[in-house]
Amino acid sequence: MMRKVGIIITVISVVLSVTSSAQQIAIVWQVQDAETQRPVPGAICSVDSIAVGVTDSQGKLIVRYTPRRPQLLLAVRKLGYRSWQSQVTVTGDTLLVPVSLVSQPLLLQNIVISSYRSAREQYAQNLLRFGPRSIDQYLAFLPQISIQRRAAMAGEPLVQGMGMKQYEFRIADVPVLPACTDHMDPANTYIEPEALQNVAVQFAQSGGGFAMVHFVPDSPRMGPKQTMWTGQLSYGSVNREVRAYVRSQYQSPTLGFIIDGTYRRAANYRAGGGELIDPSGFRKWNYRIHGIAQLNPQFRLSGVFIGDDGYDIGFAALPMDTRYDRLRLGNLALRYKPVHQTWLREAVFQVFGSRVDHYMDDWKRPVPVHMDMPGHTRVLGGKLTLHSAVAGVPTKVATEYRSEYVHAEMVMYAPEATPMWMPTWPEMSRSVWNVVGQSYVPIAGWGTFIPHAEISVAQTRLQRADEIAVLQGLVGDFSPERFQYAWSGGMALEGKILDAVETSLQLLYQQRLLHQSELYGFYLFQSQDGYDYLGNPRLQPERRWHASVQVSYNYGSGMLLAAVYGNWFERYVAAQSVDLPSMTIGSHGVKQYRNAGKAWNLGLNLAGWIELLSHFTAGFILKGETGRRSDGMPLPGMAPWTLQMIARYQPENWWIEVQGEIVAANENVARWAGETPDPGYMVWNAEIGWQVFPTVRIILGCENVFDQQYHRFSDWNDLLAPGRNVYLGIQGRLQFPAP
Ligand SMILES: [Cu+2]
Repeated sequence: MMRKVGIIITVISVVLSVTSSAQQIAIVWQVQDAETQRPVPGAICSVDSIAVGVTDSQGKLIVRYTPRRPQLLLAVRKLGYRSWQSQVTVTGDTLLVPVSLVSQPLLLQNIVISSYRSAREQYAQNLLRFGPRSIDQYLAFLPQISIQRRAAMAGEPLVQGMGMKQYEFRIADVPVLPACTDHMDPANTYIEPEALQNVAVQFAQSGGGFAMVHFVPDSPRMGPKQTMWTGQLSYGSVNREVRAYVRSQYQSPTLGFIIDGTYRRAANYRAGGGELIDPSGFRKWNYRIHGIAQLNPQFRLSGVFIGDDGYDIGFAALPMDTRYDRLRLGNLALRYKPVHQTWLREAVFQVFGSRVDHYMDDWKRPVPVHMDMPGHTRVLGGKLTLHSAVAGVPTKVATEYRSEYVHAEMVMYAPEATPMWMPTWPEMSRSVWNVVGQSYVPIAGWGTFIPHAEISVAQTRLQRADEIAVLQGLVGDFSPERFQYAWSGGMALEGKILDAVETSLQLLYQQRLLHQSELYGFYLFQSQDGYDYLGNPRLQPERRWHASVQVSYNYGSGMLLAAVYGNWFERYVAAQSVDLPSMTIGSHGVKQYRNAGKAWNLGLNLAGWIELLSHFTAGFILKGETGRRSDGMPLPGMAPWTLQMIARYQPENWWIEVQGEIVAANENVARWAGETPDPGYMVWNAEIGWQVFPTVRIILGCENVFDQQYHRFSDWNDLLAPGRNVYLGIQGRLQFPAP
């Protein structure tokens, strides 16, 4: 009897202690800039790693919260500032949290002039909190971007309708040259969302292209000694995709490490309505070692290595598949920051390299003549970046030198005949030297004026006499060496017109370095329009005038953003039919890159974000684009009106999320480039999640709930997108010492 009473008392006291600690408290954040003491609006505040809201225009956020234990881990993030984190003990019913954020000038590297600067970055950060299922899903939600798909694997991002030849890719600040002459390996193939901090799309400092799409991995941190392990395992029904992710993170006051890896394996997927898309399966590994060390008060060393190995990637919209596709990438950076402020605020010296080995073939397909197509690229370079402040004007000057090498070839194996060989990218090296400067001139009481200038010089050299002879036999005599230079200049004006309304205006003139395919590509078969593409050694650099205006309105814990952009191209590069015999079996003919005169495009983005009662979050983006060549033909890659929405309700330790994508019909497509009209479509996704324990989460979701049969406007050969996908995931976390 006594024992029974004892048990009952124990149970009651446990229940009491739970209920008493489960009392609601008010957490009051007051966030300010450590240097200027001015309030910081739009900072994301979180409790125990769950974001609970964003500070208002006064830098303030009040959240009612029910703590499960007396210790809370509070954190505040804001782009352009070092993240703030603190362990606090709950006493009383109000918790005052004064936070001083220290600005982080290193981030200036990523926040370059772009009409979407702060508001766009914030919008992107909001999105990442939702844990996108793939990089493509995240990219498709960003302003100015749409995705062109050819399979289940990463699609080609179109930036304001511009494709991969017109912009540059970087991962962790390292240029990555995709090695597939058919664009089957855009850089989003080589990074997974778990390792991503953000994607910076920038138009200035674009390294010789019209833009740069920069995938920035999250960086290790230094702080009180701590080791953390996280893991995720998920399964998706539409292609039986198994996805595993493991991450180990270590920090000490002077050292930080992240070692992580993803494994993904998928079979062929089913399109909406049930059709099996063969071949569309794949296998891939992605892994990273990322370290940071504070050597002494002035010097910090950081290094990152990323590897990605893909195997048997099926490309349903192409005549070939990828047998393997490998990336190796490294970047070592030494940062110097003087202890006492001088004119030099910071200097960063980096050495980097990347290589891609790509191999396509059609051995799994029933064709009379088999082919294979290996491609290789290498980049090796160094970069010096100086941040200074002369007379209160922060200025950044950077210079980079890189040496590039590309080569791709093709072999056809006709039965009982000698295999036929031809180059698709003749072996070529290219040296690129780039200098860029940018200042941030404050305009008292209003905002900032940001002038910018850049010059790139490139020397391209073909290496092999036999390949030069093959090419000259077709396009006539040309020099195997080509010198190019491209300069760009522009300015941005950013400031406040009302208390909560920020505006920015950007004007740019750019020339870009021509892509290896445009200069020396050799019978690159494009299955979108069914032509063989030929380079043109006499092509002139394309030029662009760019203007954009953005207005953003921050209200409490929400924002609204509207942007209009326009581009005027001169010497627009487009392929034109030429009277030459085609090479690929089944090809409609041959096209060669030409400077096709002038072209323009115009785009509109409208995006919004709102957080209510810290439980409900919703965002949307509306995008539309149109463009023409001066001869009246529509430009390819122009996104039709697209509305994307996301909403999440997360009251406590569970959440529910709904996502929608509505795309209008599109008649006005570039038929000359192989595009076909689309009827439009609507797709809905839903997800529920449950925080079972503080360290374990379970996620159950469904993509394409109504099993819609559809394809995007830009997808090659109208390839059908995946149908209904039910996915189940589990996430776990271990931390030492325990929080
Ligand atoms: Cu390829």
